[in-house]
Amino acid sequence: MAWGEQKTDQNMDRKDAVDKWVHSTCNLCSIGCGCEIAVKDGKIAGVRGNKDHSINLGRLDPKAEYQWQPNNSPDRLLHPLIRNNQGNLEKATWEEAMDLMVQKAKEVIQKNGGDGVAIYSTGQGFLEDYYTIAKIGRAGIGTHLLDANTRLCTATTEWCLLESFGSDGVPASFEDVDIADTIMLFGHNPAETGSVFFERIMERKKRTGKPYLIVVDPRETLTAKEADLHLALKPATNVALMNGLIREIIDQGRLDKEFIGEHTVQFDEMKASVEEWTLEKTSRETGIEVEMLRMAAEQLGQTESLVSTTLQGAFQSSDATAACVAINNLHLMRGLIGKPGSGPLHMAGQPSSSGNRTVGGVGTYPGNRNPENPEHLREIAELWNVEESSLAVGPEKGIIKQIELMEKGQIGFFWNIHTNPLVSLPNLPRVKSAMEKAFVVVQDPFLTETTEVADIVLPPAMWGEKEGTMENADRTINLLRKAVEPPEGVKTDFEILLEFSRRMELEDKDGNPLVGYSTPEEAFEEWKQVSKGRPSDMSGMTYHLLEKKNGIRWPAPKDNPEGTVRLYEDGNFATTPEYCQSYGKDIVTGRPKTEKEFRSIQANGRAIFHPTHHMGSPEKPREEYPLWLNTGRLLWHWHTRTKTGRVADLDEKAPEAFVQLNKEDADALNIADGENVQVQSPRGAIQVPVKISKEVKQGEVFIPFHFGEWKNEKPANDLTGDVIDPLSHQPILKQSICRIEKTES
Ligand SMILES: Nc1nc2c(c(=O)[nH]1)N[C@H]1C(S)=C(S)[C@@H](COP(=O)(O)OP(=O)(O)OC[C@H]3O[C@@H](n4cnc5c(=O)[nH]c(N)nc54)[C@H](O)[C@@H]3O)O[C@H]1N2
Ligand SMILES: Nc1nc2c(c(=O)[nH]1)N[C@H]1C(S)=C(S)[C@@H](COP(=O)(O)OP(=O)(O)OC[C@H]3O[C@@H](n4cnc5c(=O)[nH]c(N)nc54)[C@H](O)[C@@H]3O)O[C@H]1N2
Ligand SMILES: [Mo]
Repeated sequence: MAWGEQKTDQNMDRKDAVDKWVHSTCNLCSIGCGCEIAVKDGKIAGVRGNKDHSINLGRLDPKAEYQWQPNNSPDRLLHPLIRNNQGNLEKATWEEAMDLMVQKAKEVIQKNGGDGVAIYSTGQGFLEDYYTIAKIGRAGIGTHLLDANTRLCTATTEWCLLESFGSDGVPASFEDVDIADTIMLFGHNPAETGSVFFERIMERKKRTGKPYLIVVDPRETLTAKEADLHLALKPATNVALMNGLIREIIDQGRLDKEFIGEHTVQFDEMKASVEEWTLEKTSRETGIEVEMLRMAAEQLGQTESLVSTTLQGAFQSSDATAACVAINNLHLMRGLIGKPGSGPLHMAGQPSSSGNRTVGGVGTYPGNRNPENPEHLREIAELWNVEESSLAVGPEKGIIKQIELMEKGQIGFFWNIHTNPLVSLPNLPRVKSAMEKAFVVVQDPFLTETTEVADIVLPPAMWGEKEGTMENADRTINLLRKAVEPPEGVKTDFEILLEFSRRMELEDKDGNPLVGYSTPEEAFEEWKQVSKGRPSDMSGMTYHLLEKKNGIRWPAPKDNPEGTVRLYEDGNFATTPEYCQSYGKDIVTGRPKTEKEFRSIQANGRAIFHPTHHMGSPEKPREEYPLWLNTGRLLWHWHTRTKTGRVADLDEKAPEAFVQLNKEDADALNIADGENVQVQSPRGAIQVPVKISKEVKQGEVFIPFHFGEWKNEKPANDLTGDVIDPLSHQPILKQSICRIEKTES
């Protein structure tokens, strides 16, 4: 379906003839835009949007147009490094680095068992890499300590979907966005963080006046400026807001009673939990006027189609899973799910964040399997030809828990693949001292803040130099072909994983190599068998078809190889006890529920309403730290800037960190625009210039988290706290507290 005109956004090194264009997908953000890589003389020379890809019709985000430049950066690592006795990283051969890596891993496993090893990966890699991590980790090393930066990113998507629908997999897709009467962007700033997606919404809005746009964000973001209704709630009040809106909609009798009766359970429990949330009380808690709340409830109560997106303002906020479950509740009670133009669209952030959950490279089991269900484990053991007893299972442990285990010396070997935690994790002073205790392997094309604590650094091939698939935010699997040979001296992440497995002599129960495949395509073929019959069934996909169709949404079983636009169109949810991915967790405490408890709900294919309680932020501004500290993104940078900081045009647009401060607060502190200040939190302090801005309310400040120590700056995460959501274990990166002081200089 074409949602707009085709275009071809591009950025090229040279305009003269290129040798070839190679099919690929943008590697920045979760929208999954199709693109083609220009190759000239064996090198990447540019990129252009793929105008035939239905997700972007040739458009690219401004950053995305430059994403090929870091590949050619002169400071790329072209050989491994090993830390020597003097504490310095020293050039090494692959042979030496892999030997040492395997020797250390074996030592740690001997001493602490498989769980002495943790693999911390990414949402920016390929499904084939993640699947291999799952196999090596679960069945080879025997560790259940698999996690990724996806914990900071989209762990809450997973948990809110498991709670409400029984399985991961976002119900709506981008095609629903094109026809929805109303779109609610909840803690989501796509004008800066998914600009092609935002263009897609705004082009229709300019043409037709639709959709009605509700934006929920404490800041007046670029997205909020375009909204019909901007609900600028106080930080950490997402659940209070949703409860108030849901109560009002119930009061107005705007319920799809037939849908509730046939396709859901526990409506009354949910209803009881919102009883106290009158509009007046909701207004006091959220700071939004009653009249505005009434308008929002009116719109959400009468709209005939609704897509709700959530992103980090929901996932990294207090009561994260509960807020997203409340949004699911809203869709269920109005029957706005599994229908054209309707459904929750809990987003992903990184280009393949959801893919890691799908194939089991993180706390999940491959193919949305339930580790508490012996039958599911038996299936995996059979598919992998290993003893069931050799599969590592254990309570899911997110990265914050792993940091604790490192502090206690229980994780001796930490393998960090494609992420830069010493900028991106909260409470960095603590993380750094924890990581210093373990033997750390870092796989990164550049020296970073994290390589500072590495014992071995392995240089990988980058985007465009390798082949594999990624999963975007709406279940679309895209193929990325290899455009050029990687530079001499590096190996792909996939090759490194295979080499590790071979050297560790990981075997199946017949003594054959555990990892029997040798190319990404072979890995994908094996994964397809594992996915068969499960929610994320990909058995009808092939590399050839993925390229030809420009992406396919799962499920795409053999009899439906073109894939599935939206889930649950038949009103059947993934909640039968035999099929579900999880028995769920207690919505307040996060305690995992037993099979018996799950069975007692008698969902059996119906969606589950949950009560939602507003608990608020564990930290609240107080005399010593009177300001809320919010952190997030800018249009021009990608995360810790290892790519965008190497592109002059982008770096110039946003060269340094800053703190956004409201005029009244600045005046009260006698601080001028541009003045350097000290931002102090209970964890640490950083110095940054002030940007006086109307975008933040009085009492709230915002700092972009992109800036680490690389260019002599101090990261925002020196300030943030590491409290986690009880269900998803995602840290609350959006609500910390701080004070601002004038500096001497
Ligand atoms: N330019 C750019 N784009 C990116 C990325 C990037 O680094 N740069 N990263 C990608 C990734 S991995 C991700 S996860 C996404 C993230 O994309 P977004 O989630 O859109 O971006 P953020 O800036 O992290 O946070 C979104 C908003 O949450 C708001 N917020 C803070 N507290 C609250 C609250 O209590 N309630 C509500 N409702 N909102 C609140 C913030 O003010 C902020 O505007 O972006 C992706 N796209
Ligand atoms: N305060 C605060 N903190 C946050 C957030 C926030 O909003 N506020 N957002 C959180 C979120 S949502 C996210 S997703 C994280 C992101 O945080 P990170 O994942 O830590 O950030 P990136 O800069 O994307 O790190 C990716 C690393 O992989 C390297 N790399 C690039 N290509 C390859 C490759 O092909 N192979 C390998 N092995 N390495 C490669 C890059 O050089 C880089 O060092 O940050 C989180 N932290
Ligand atoms: Mo993210």
